[in-house]
Amino acid sequence: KKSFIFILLVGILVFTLVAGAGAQEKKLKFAWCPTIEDPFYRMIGKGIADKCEELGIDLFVTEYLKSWGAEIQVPVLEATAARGDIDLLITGPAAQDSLIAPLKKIYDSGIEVLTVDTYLGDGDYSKESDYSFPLSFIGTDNFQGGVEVGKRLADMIGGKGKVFVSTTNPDVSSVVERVEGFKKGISDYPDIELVGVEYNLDNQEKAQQQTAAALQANPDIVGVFGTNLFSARGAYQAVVNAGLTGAVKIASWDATVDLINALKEGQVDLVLAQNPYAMGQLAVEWGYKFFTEDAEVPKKLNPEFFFFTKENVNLPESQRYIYQ
Ligand code: T6T
Repeated sequence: KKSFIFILLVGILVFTLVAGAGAQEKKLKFAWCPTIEDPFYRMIGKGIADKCEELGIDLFVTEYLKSWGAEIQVPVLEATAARGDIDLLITGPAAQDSLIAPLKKIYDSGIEVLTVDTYLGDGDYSKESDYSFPLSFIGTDNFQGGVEVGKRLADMIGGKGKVFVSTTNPDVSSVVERVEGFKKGISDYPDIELVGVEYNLDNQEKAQQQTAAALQANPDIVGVFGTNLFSARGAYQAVVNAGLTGAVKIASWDATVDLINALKEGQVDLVLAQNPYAMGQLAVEWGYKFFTEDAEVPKKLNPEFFFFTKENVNLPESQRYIYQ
């Protein structure tokens, strides 16, 4: 009887040790749910994938969305959560408000959420609210970037004249902040008039048509701000087609190879480069620290942005800011 109890105790001990080791060895699994495909989002994905590999984290990646909007993003997020094996879900909310409830539900089911590039609500997760649950917001300080774009464009047009903004959506935090920042930036110049802000829903053709129409309605426009890649492409193409290259200054956002080439050719006058690779890397790094070291994650991290101008675009030290 004694030996039976002894064997039972040894058995329990071995089971506990094996189960414990198994639990410790369980790899973390992160999910990356990008929005639409573009070089910026590809760079975030690259930063995420590289860091996951470095830290030995499993990664599940969903397909790019066809367009911005809760109706398209929510089912993808829900399906990802339903897998049952995700510890941290990293995504860029496709709308400030309508993604709050669906992401909160996912969080309440036991999955941590971290937002990159775009945020929920007003992006301040440090105060108590129904959208303060994400671990962090990691993305550009878009308002500050917008302010600086506004000032630089104002200087390029000699502090006076009409300007136009081509942007994507009225409910996506990144571009909303850029427009607001831009307005603030030009507000120091009483002789500058903002003649319009048009929403192209991240469609380059639409951005081009809207800019062309604005140029027709206001032939004396002297500056255009394209708040993201597709807006900027459409905007500068419209200016090129109208034969106004040089006469209308173009401030653009996102340092893709084509926009950098357009800057070199004088079709674009300013390019703001974000740091998407760093966003991806930081998201994984902080997620990892949260799970393995119980670290307190900063509620907001703003990787720096950089301005390409025709003066620095060919310098060797500028090249690393181009999205690859
Ligand atoms: O400008 C980026 C991103 O920051 C924004 O939220 C949406 O557009 C881009 O992905 C560029 O196309």
